Amino acid sequence: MKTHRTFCRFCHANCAMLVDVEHGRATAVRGDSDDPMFGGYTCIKGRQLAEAHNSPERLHACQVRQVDGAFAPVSTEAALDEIATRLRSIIDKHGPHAVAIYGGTYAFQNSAGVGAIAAFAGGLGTRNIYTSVTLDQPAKVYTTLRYGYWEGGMHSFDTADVCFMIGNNPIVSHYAPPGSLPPFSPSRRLRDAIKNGLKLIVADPRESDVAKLADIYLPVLPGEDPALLAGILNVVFREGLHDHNFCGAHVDGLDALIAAVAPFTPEVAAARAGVAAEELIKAARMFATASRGVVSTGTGPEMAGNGTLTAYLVTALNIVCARFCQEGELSSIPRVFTAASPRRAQVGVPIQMYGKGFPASRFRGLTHLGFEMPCNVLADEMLTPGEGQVRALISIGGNPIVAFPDQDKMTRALDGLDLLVSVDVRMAQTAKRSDIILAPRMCLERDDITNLSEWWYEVPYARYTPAIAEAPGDLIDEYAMLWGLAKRLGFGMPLAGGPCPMEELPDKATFLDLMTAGCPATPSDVRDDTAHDNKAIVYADRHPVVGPSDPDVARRFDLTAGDMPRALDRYRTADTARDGFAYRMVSRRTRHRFNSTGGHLSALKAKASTNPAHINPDDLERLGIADGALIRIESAVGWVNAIASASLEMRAGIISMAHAFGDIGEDADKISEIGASTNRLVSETVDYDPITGQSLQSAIPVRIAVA
Ligand SMILES: Nc1nc2c(c(=O)[nH]1)N[C@H]1C(S)=C(S)[C@@H](COP(=O)(O)OP(=O)(O)OC[C@H]3O[C@@H](n4cnc5c(=O)[nH]c(N)nc54)[C@H](O)[C@@H]3O)O[C@H]1N2
Ligand SMILES: Nc1nc2c(c(=O)[nH]1)N[C@H]1C(S)=C(S)[C@@H](COP(=O)(O)OP(=O)(O)OC[C@H]3O[C@@H](n4cnc5c(=O)[nH]c(N)nc54)[C@H](O)[C@@H]3O)O[C@H]1N2
Ligand code: SF4
Ligand SMILES: [Mo]
Repeated sequence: MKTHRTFCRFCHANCAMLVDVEHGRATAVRGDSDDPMFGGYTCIKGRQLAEAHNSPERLHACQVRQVDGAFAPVSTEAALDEIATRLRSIIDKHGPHAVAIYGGTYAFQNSAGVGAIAAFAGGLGTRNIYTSVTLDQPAKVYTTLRYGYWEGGMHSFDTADVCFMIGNNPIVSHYAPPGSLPPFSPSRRLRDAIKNGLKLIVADPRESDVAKLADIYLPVLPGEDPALLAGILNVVFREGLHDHNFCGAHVDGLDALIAAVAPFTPEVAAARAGVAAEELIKAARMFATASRGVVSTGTGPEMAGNGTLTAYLVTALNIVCARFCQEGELSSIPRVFTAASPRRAQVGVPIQMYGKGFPASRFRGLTHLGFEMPCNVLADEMLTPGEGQVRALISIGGNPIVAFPDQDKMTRALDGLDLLVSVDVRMAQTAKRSDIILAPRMCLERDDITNLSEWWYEVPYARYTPAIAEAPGDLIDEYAMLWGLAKRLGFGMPLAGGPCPMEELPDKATFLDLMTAGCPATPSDVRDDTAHDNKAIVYADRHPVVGPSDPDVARRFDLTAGDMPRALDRYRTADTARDGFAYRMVSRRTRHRFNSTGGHLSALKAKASTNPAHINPDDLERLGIADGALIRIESAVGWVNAIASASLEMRAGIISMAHAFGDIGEDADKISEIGASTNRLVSETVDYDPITGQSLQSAIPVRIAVA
């Protein structure tokens, strides 16, 4: 038995781990208490990493569907040959846009996953590249940079005296935007910070784990975050709590924002947001009078309608309170594996990442966001004949059957394809409907770097882990699969540092070096610097310091770019009542799953098998529904069955349910065993963000019936 140092990739946090390996197989995992960032922390999901690798459900070979519908195992080379032949005929007949590629959550957990997907799509020349980012929080990724950004970076959590979280529960999710709570032992970190004087404000319709620790908890109504934020800005301006000097020096459009929030007096805003006016005023004062710390959102408000407007108001509140690192300070989020950018005390060039000039979808006027097409249009692009119809989909580490809006429509779209390929470790809901399943190596069997988690590191921390376990079959890394397909089809894979070598498969470090070109330390540098013990390395001497502004640059934040702040006026006068649908269903994450992953692992399944509908006990009593009863929840789009669970965390009128549970077909009724997908209640063609296409996956208008 040998013990190896590595890091977990069950989720994006990349906790430092020690893994015992016997005969090539991982047998036990535990936190690495020597690590300077994680100090031994792990969560219950990560502790199942050995079982996940050795699970009897794990695919040890690629699978090809036969004429009788059953799968037969084949070698990886044979599976790639077959896929390439079928793609070739689709591309020859219909052109490259007929092939779509989707990177789901587990494409991100492989450090070369999304880079390889982008390179593959670039080489092929398809506009149909999708990732789960556009089902997640696209507004903050793609819409806020057009107002400008601060080159020196936002304040980071370690120096903050206030933290304002809106619809984000990082104690469970280990996710919060940079500047908010990092995912390293998040519960202890937050409690320690509070002990040291941090003020915490939380807005969430559910009294979440972080809400329970908050100095001020605002139980905002689902989808009404714009009212809450406009009310807070109203108080900030009225009381003159914004940073006048900073706004004078760096901000245009302040008057337009002040005018737009003027109708949102504390009373008006609080009534619309469903909170007490005094609490809203207290929160505004607590946030704006603190000296450092940011306001940010999680998935909740992004999915609850008005994602772009909410992201704008959050950006505006940070800007007017100048929550940025200043000249001479260490810049936040230093990042070792991301191309270095200037870190000066000045506004960066505003960046437009969508709209005119970007590849367009055939649907809803939506265009690429950055490099990707919004997931909103994928089903329609597959279902609708005409130029550019998608006829083949390669889904990598994703599960569209349970994760995308409108499950029935997505199922029809996938079933109608000429070719569906899934890269998956098991017969998950989407994988088992595929024509071909490519079985990949799992994380402990691959080399990887910490390029995903570094968006949360407050110091230049970096890791390169080699593969430490053997693959239990003929399995390869995702980057090698895409390389193998590109080579067979005869196109290259453009990477930031130049074209990927196509003669022979480059090793992963070479691929990662090309992918991260321009970064402060290359992946192979980090590998070489740490090869003696495989520990993390902190390049303290490469931590960028915020430099002086360039006197020749006159850039300012523009708070009136695009449709803002006019969109606030439309929101103010919109009628949000939905006849017949008195309840709002909100999304949430659970400790014992990572989206659809985890239900097959014994310890996680034992903790929770289903995704209950959490409902306030008074609501249940009024409806005559017993705690634990099977209920039917209906939206304008569809219905879903669920187990009712009385919960005092919920305010009246709200149901909270996790997504990505359940199945379709003959397993669809096993509610207490596997749960159900809330995306049966969601449509991507009504209630979607006009820029990002984000559908209403939270704050869904529903009604409750006894099943
Ligand atoms: N209603 C509603 N819908 C939502 C959300 C919501 O809150 N509410 N959340 C949205 C969000 S934030 C996201 S990110 C998406 C998620 O959308 P997806 O990423 O499409 O869904 P997942 O369930 O994460 O799919 C992960 C797949 O990877 C497979 N897998 C597990 N381990 C590995 C591995 O090591 N390698 C590979 N290649 N595959 C592996 C799993 O078996 C599973 O099939 O869902 C979105 N959908
Ligand atoms: N254990 C675990 N960890 C995960 C995942 C998982 O499935 N399980 N999924 C991963 C993924 S893909 C992602 S994107 C991240 C997401 O990370 P988070 O965004 O932190 O996700 P949640 O824990 O669901 O927290 C969202 C909160 O928003 C609240 N909310 C819902 N609607 C609204 C609204 O309209 N307004 C406001 N203000 N709040 C609202 C919900 O009640 C919930 O508490 O987590 C990641 N981490
Ligand atoms: S938080 Fe994420 S990375 Fe850390 S142990 Fe849990 S699953 Fe693994
Ligand atoms: Mo996500």
